[in-house]
Amino acid sequence: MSNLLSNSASGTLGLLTDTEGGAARALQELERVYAGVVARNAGEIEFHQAVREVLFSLVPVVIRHPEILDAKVFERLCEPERQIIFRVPWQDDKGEVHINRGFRVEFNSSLGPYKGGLRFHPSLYLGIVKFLGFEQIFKNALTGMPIGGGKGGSDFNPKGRSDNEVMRFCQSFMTELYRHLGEYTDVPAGDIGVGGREIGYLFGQYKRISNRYESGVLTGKGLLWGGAQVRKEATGYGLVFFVQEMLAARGGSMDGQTVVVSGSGNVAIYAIEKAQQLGANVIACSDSNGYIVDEAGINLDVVKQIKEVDRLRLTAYVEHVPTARYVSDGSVWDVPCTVALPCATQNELDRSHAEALVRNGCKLVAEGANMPTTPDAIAFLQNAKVAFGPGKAANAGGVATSALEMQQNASRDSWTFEHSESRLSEIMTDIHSRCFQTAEKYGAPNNYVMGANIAGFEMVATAMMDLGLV
Ligand code: NDP
Ligand code: 2IT
Repeated sequence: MSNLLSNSASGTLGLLTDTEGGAARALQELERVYAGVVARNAGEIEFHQAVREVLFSLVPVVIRHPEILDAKVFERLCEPERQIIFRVPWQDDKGEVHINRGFRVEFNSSLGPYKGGLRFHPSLYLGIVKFLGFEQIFKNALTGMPIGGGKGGSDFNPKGRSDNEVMRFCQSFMTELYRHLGEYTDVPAGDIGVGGREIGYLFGQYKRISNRYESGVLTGKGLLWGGAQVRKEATGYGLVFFVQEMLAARGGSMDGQTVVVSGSGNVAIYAIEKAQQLGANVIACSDSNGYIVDEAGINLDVVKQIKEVDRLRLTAYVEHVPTARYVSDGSVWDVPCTVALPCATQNELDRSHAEALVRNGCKLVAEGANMPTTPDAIAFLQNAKVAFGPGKAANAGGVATSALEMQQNASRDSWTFEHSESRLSEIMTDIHSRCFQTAEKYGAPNNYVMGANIAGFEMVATAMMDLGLV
């Protein structure tokens, strides 16, 4: 079986420079695979979107390696190894019974145990879990760590729920999910609506019903009970480390950039923190109701207090900082900036937002969230020569630091903040080089989307071929 990594390392293939016939066949085959995915997964539009974006950036790989088609690597990749859907019954504080739906999609374990977050959000359904799980496969490969791809969650809405209600929900959720988990099997973490509080309740219930203090079964744990330094900060910090590399590749730096961030959750907060530490002026962030603009630079202590401690809406910011503006209609992408960091949710930055960003002088967009930029917005930004960092590379610092947490758990060790942060920084630099160099090698310089998709795919596909038809 040919090794995609060693073959492609020769780097002689330019984008579509092979015979016209090879390119046409590759495209035709990818169209066929994509049509099959749409037909088999009706209505799962986010999953279709994620698959389409990856598949059609792989044309140059298919031209060079037609054996991938014969081995049905794409069909295998697009079909999760296992999909678990379960009922989650729980009682609220008034005694009323609620029934939610739980999911875990174990997508691909060729590089390691399934790894990826849990999302609690009322919009969650199988199509979103599968898009997230599919993206996770390639993201996790790019980290260079031994982790496969998976994702899960529930349509439970934690907003407005008491700690006790969240605890009862988490306990019920884990009572079903625990049988599918294990440090060598499947290792969840947080995502939207799942942070340290939820991971605590989930870990407590796992420990209780398995009778095992199996630290490596979840990541994002508290520091007193098996958690790792820097995991909380990792996605946001990693995003900014990645942006720093993108800017450096163009002879620039974070210092003096005007930054707009969407969201005000875990990823957004720590992206703001690192951007500020590196000398940028972060002037806006948002939640699902509106956004704040603070030209003096966002006061992050206030945002942390509102979001992490009090669990309030961003409207509270202007009560603390009366010089700031709160805007409840319109889009945070209307705020002029040089660097835009979407850190909220999928498809939050569309073509009209991209046009506004370019009109206002934005030079770089990097995704802290998963798939926040619509395909036509990405195309518009790339045509306008805006540097674009796709999530599966730019936000990989979170899951990479989860893998560091697993490593510390396995060796019963714990590293300092400084050491952990420098490992994260090295990993983001490596991911950037991998994407940058792969894009160049395949004749698409500065195209981080192609670089990330091809580099991640080469690793996963090579492992899949090595492991045989499983
Ligand atoms: P949080 O729950 O901590 O924060 C989510 C933020 O996004 C909140 O400000 C929320 O606003 C906003 N948001 C969520 N859904 C919507 C929506 N439909 N419309 C508008 N705003 C919305 O989640 P995270 O910060 O952990 O996750 C943010 C993104 O980053 C997600 O795409 C996630 O998949 C991705 N990601 C997370 C990683 C992690 O380690 N946590 C790692 C890599 C990627 P509100 O409170 O009003 O809902
Ligand atoms: O999208 C993501 O990479 C995450 N939510 C983090 C996954 C993890 O296992 O740390």
